[in-house]
Amino acid sequence: MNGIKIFVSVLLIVLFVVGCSKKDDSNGDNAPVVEITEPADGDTISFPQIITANATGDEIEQVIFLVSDDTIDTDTASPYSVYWSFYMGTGDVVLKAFAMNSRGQTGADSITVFVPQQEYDFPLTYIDKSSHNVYLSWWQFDELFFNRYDVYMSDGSSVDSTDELVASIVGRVGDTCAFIDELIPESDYMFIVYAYSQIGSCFVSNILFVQTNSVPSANDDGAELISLSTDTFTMGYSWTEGGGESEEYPAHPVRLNSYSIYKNEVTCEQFKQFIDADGYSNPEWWDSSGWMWKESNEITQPQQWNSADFPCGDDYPAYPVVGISWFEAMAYARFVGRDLPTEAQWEYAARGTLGSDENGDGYLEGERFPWGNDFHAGDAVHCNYLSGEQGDTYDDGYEQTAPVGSYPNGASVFGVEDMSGNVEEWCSDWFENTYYWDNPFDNPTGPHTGTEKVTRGGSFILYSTASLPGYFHRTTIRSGLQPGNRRYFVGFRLVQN
Ligand SMILES: [Ca+2]
Ligand SMILES: [Ca+2]
Ligand SMILES: [Ca+2]
Repeated sequence: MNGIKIFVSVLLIVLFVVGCSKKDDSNGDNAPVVEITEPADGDTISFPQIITANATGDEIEQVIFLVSDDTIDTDTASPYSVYWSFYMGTGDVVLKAFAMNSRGQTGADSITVFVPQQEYDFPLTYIDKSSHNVYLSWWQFDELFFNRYDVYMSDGSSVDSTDELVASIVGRVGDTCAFIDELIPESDYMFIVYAYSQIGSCFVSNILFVQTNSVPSANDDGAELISLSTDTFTMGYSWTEGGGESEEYPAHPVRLNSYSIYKNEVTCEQFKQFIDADGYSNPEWWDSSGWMWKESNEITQPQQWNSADFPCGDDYPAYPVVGISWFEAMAYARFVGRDLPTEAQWEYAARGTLGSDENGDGYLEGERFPWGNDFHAGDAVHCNYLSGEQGDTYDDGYEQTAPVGSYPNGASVFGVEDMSGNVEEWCSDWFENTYYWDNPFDNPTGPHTGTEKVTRGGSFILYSTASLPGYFHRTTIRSGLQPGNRRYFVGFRLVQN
């Protein structure tokens, strides 16, 4: 330890001496010399304009480019070059370049260029696009009196404020971007932005042409799917013995078309494919609400990914992915060309129709738990829950999540695993307490809107009491979370419709 300290001290002294001697010797002889090479003095500009400079001298750290004393941009590596996107005004303007070295010495050059009258008031471009969306970006005005941007879209031969208004941004002058979704693949669109000031003046962008991409082929995550035939079952709390929460009532028959469901919760190994394929930065997999949520929260991976105190990430391939929002689950579903289950699909896969017609609606209902009506059937543990609490005397072997499929004796009659416990699972539907009172019968997809999305099945953080064993892990228990919520006990599985 002492040896290292002494070495560092010596190094600092050497550096200090070298630094001093260099400075003494140079006397500014090595000060940077900079010359703007593009455009040339007197040139007429057309936007976007690239500005390039040569800079010579020792240890140059950066070259700063300015127009009329406002910074355009800075470059730190030769060849020194920046993108000049726009100048609001016309006539002769002075372009300057400053080169600066590590000792704070500078060199400067300046030229005069001519900015002609533009056919638009400010520039509009796109940052990214996919088969069904485009991420637009436009000029950020310095003036704070701008208070509204309207984005219009057309698939015809012109675009103006009589076309479809696809975004309106009010009171946020700094938000000069919009994510336009639900476009048709391989189609041509035109966009234009109108910027309104508080005193009513209006500025208009260039017309931007965008052709959407073709639809990419889906990725294969290797999941094992279980096929379920068209059937009608009783959904909701249907057993004659009382109990259940109000939102589990009333029990009602539901008919489902055939579909396939993942045998297991989506694992870290599977989700890693999405991360490694830059799924978080590819707009192809996101809708507008998910993309804006991700952008504004700077989300680049699941919340618990590679965290030191939780089994989730690169080193836990067999564990369920957790700490993901509904938006991330939806993006992954698109990535593999599948869907989140509807709440009805989820419940049917969990409870099946092996029970009796207890509520007399003419349709069989499945059982309280995927494996039967008794949480501890055969005096055994069938799922990962918070065991050993509240009078429960069992030990399920896991304090956090368990590798998926750790409890084969807990599979549903169809063979679907971990439907009770381990991680709670996102469904596609909005959550509503009273939704069952509408008696939705034919392939229900949930309320049209809401504030929370359905989660199902309970998780490893919920206990079981001695008096009501498995109360929070029943096949009918319902829960909800806001789509942007990320929880270490929530994951998901998918369906193929
Ligand atoms: Ca029934
Ligand atoms: Ca447990
Ligand atoms: Ca589960």
